[in-house]
Amino acid sequence: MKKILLVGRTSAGKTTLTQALQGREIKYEKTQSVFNYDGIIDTPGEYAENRILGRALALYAYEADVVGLLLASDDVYSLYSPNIVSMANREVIGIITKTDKEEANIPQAERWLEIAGCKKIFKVSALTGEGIDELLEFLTK
Ligand SMILES: Nc1nc2c(ncn2[C@@H]2O[C@H](COP(=O)(O)OP(=O)(O)O)[C@@H](O)[C@H]2O)c(=O)[nH]1
Ligand SMILES: [Mg+2]
Repeated sequence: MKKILLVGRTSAGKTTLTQALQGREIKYEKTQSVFNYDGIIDTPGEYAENRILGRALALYAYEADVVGLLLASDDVYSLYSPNIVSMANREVIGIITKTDKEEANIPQAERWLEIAGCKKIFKVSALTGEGIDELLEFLTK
């Protein structure tokens, strides 16, 4: 299985997605540090929100085979600057989370991730399980 580094702002759904990918019980856990769960590297949102911590992500990318940029389907802004994927020398995929949300605006999230430079974009809900198998298939290929 490819090792994936999950990046995204606080509440993007990184920890819940980690639990869903591993078939673990879904429960809220505040992420205090970078944590490697058997090849899924979960990070605190502060790493994406803070410029100085952000540099650490470029370094953690070396430990991964692929970087996943998460954006919640109901987010009203994106933290990712145009072509930010060039910061990592790994393949960067986009992951739209919480696709089950009523307020979801998936086309908007998709545009933001395209602007960031993601070529492949997955749409997932950790709550309903939608899209989890497709993401797992990509990671196991
Ligand atoms: N509706 C819905 N809520 C989700 C989903 N994934 C995460 N959440 C909720 O969003 C909040 C933040 O999730 P969390 O995984 O802790 O985000 P993180 O800060 O990126 O690790 C929690 O209250 C989760 O229950 C999802 O797929 N659907
Ligand atoms: Mg977390």
